[in-house]
Amino acid sequence: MLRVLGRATSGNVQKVLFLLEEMKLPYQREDYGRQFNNTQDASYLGLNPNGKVPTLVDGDIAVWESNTILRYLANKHGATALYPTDPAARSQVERWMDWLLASLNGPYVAIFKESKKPAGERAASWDADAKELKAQLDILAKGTAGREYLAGKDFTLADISLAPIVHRCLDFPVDLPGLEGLRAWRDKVTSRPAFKKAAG
Ligand SMILES: N[C@@H](CCC(=O)N[C@@H](CS)C(=O)NCC(=O)O)C(=O)O
Repeated sequence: MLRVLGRATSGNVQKVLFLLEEMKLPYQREDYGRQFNNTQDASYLGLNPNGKVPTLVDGDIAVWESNTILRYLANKHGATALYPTDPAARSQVERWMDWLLASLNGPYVAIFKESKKPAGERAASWDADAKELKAQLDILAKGTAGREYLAGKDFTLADISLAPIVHRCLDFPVDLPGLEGLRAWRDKVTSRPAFKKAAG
């Protein structure tokens, strides 16, 4: 049985659950991280030296970094529709997965943390982070405009990886005008039964 170590409220755990639900793979999720206060234990650090969630345990191997877990599962189970083998088609998927970590993650994490506080108590960097979040979401919206899904006409790992995070971004208390196409994509992917099970 595959084990997913990570709390259900983590967006990075939710990506992994979303894929497992889409692929209908049996798994068990175990509570790790934040309030469970167990990711700095030697046993957990032995599996994932970052002390972050998620970690996937598949028999003898522990896999960490959520996007790596997505690719591992898709490769292992031959999910070529979700993760095409053609290099050009694959690059359309991977660019948005990499962009998520390299470009969106910074302003996403900054706003996510501060948005829990009352408006008057937020960090001085709030406005700059909100501006950067909008700029990055504009790049995603323009780069995928007119497409059914992020990588083209098919639903892929790009949609699975980005959905839990972009879903949150679009609901932040930040002015985000002109993202109707991205919101339509968000509604489409978050209405999938697998997403509802993973993150609903
Ligand atoms: N790049 C890593 C990020 C992992 C990460 O930052 N996870 C967060 C939750 S989304 C975490 O572990 N936070 C601390 C905690 O929950 O204890 C990945 O994609 O797996």
